[in-house]
Amino acid sequence: MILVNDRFVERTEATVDIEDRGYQFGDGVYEVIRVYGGAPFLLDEHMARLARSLREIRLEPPYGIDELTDKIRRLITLNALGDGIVYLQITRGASPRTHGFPKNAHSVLTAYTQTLDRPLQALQEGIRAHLTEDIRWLRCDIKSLNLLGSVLAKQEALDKGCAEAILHRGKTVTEGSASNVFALIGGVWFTHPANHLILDGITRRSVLRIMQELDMPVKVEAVTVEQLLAAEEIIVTSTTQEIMPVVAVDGRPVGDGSVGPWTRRLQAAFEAAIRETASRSS
Ligand code: DCS
Repeated sequence: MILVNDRFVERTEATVDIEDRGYQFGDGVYEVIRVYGGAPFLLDEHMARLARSLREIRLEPPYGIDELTDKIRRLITLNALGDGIVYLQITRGASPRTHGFPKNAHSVLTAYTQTLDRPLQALQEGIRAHLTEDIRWLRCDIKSLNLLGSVLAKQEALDKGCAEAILHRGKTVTEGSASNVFALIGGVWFTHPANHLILDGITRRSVLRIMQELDMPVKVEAVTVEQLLAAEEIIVTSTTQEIMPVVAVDGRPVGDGSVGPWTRRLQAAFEAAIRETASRSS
C-alpha cells in the first residue's frame, strides 16, 4: 500500500499529476526512515527534521506531523515491513506551471515502503570513496527533492568503481553525496558543523551521541582535503549506509587500508541500538 495524502491506496491507484511541482521544479522535501524488524528507527527525529525542511521552504503539509507519524507506523504495519525503509515526500502540489507559489494548490504527500537488507558485507569490508567538488546549492541543510548535484557526484564515484562520493567546496570537505563524513585525525573525530553546507544527518547525530558515550574525542569542525587524505580512519554515515568504513580515497588507502578499531567500536554500539529498536516491535 502507498500513502497518498490521507489515504492508503494500491500502487496502481497512486498517480502523480504531470504538473505536480515536485515533478517539474523539485519543489518539495523528503525523508528516508530506516525500519529494523518492523520498528522505525529514530522516527521522531526524522519527523522533526521534516517539519524543519517544510518550514524552511514555506510549505504547509496536508496535515500535522503527529498524524503523519501515526500514518507512517500504520503504513509499515499494513505492508508487513520487516527490514526496509519508508520513503516519504511532500510537494507544493499541482497547478499550471509558473515559478511563484500557486495560490490554490494543495500540498501532495506520498509515502511508500521498500524492503532493504542491511549492507553487511560493505559494513565489514569498507568501501572506496571518490573526492569531487561540491557543486550543490547553498541550502544543503534542507532535505529538498533537488538532488541533481548529489546524483551527478554519486554517478561519478560509481563510474570510478567507488561506492560513495566525498564532496569538498574548494579545500573544505563538506559531506558525502548521500551521507555525512567523519575523519579520525590525531585521535580526534572531525565532522563538518551542521550549517547550510550539509544535511544534519539523523545518523550523524546518533554517531555523535555514541562518540560521547564512548568518550571518544570529537571536534565538530570542518577538515581540508589534505587533512582527510592523512586521516587514520574515515566513516560515512546515513540511514541506509549506517556507519560505513571508507578504506580508500581516490585509490589511496586510509590508514593501513583496513577498517580501523575506532570504527569497529562505533559500529558495535550502533548495532546495539539497532537490536534494541528491532526487539521493541516483537
Ligand atoms: N547528507 C546527504 C546529502 C544525504 O542525502 C543524507 C541521507 C545524509 C547526509 C545522511 O542523513 P541521514 O543520516 O539522516 O540519513 N540521504 C538519504 C537518501 O537520500 N537516501 O538515504 C538517506
